[in-house]
Amino acid sequence: MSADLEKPVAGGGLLDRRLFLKKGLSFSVAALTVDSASAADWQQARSPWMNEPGEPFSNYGRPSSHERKTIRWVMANSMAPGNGVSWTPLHDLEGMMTPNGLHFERHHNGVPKIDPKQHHLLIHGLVDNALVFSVDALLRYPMTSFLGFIECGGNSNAGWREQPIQTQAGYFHGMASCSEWTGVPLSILLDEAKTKSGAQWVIAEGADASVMNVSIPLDKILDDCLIALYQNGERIRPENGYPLRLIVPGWEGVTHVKWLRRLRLTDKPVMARNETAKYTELLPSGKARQFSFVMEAKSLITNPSFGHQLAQPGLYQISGLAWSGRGKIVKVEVSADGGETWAEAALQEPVLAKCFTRFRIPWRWRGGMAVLKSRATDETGYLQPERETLIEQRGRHGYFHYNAVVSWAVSETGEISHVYR
Ligand SMILES: Nc1nc2c(c(=O)[nH]1)N[C@H]1C(S)=C(S)[C@@H](COP(=O)(O)O)O[C@H]1N2
Ligand SMILES: [Mo]
Repeated sequence: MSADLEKPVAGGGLLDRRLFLKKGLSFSVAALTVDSASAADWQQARSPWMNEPGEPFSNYGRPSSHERKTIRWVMANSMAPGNGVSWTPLHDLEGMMTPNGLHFERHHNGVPKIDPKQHHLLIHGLVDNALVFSVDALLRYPMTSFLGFIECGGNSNAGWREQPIQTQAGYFHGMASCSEWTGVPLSILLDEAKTKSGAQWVIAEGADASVMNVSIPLDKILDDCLIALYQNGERIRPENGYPLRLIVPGWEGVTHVKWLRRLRLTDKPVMARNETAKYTELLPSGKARQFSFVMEAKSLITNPSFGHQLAQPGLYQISGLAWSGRGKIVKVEVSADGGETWAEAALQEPVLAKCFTRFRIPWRWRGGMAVLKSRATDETGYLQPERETLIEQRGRHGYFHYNAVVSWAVSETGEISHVYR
């Protein structure tokens, strides 16, 4: 059985996903081989940091100074520095969670400096009891956690360009991040406010200088939305909505209103800027698609990806992320021959609904040209489309909701570039 595992399962040298469970696997070039004499030398060698006491304790930890290149890439408007994006460096990360300091940011008018003692949440409109909550009051309500992604509807939109953009995976697809969000289910608060019959929409509004607002169907709010107060165990970072934000699992980023100050229940949507002029899609028919809330299944290989360099031919582990706003990822297939043949990748547990899922598959690179791709299937049976299929469905004037298969070309010398094929 173990010999079988080393036989390719698809073209271009893709191997069985269970190969890495096997013992005695040789990466041939990855480690140095040492004889017993030099092993003794290695054992005796004392690095300078073993000869003196280390640094003292710190109140709040930081990454190693050797990891200073792992940062968010900021893309902001020089005339209005509070409007723009910073991207999560997905190409430098592993696992499924995004560290708080690397969660992507999308602000329309900067990060407000909110004093939590002076911040309140108002719930009003079509309710029997209009309610105002202080942050301290909200902290006393029962909480639950949602582990999942937030993805901007504009993420990956460089994919609509005529020519493939040559940039790191995170600076192309990193308007998506994944955290554990903890807070109060909105169903509890709305139960207390008692919604009136006729209430069908909730208008959520933030306390930033853009006073951003969006309309969300009441059914979704009652189903699984949260007022989040914590992000990966600590209080939410200012840039991600401190002291509280709306979490709308699986729906586009703009619905997750940060610095939330108001929820108004109404019978119809408010037709805000971000649901009319923005976050809508012009279709080939000339009509625009509106309220396209759900983020459809997507995947991409993060390692290797653009900017990485394969050292030499040999065994590699291809690793990437897949997610779907409709539920769990059930399958990720990888191709090393530009989509001629596909092999199933291993999914790292836990596999959760509306959450980043890490996939991995072994690959033996023989040194020639290769095109690496991944495609995800979610639990509704939806298969991530090839770029041509997406363009057939949505036309060439798209800007939001780009989720096509991503292809990385490997050159004979091991450089990786972005291609459409
Ligand atoms: N109040 C407010 N909420 C907001 C925004 C904003 O500018 N103001 N940006 C929205 C957009 S477009 C996105 S994609 C997400 C980004 O969340 P993040 O910055 O925590 O990643 O927040 C949303 N919530
Ligand atoms: Mo967004």
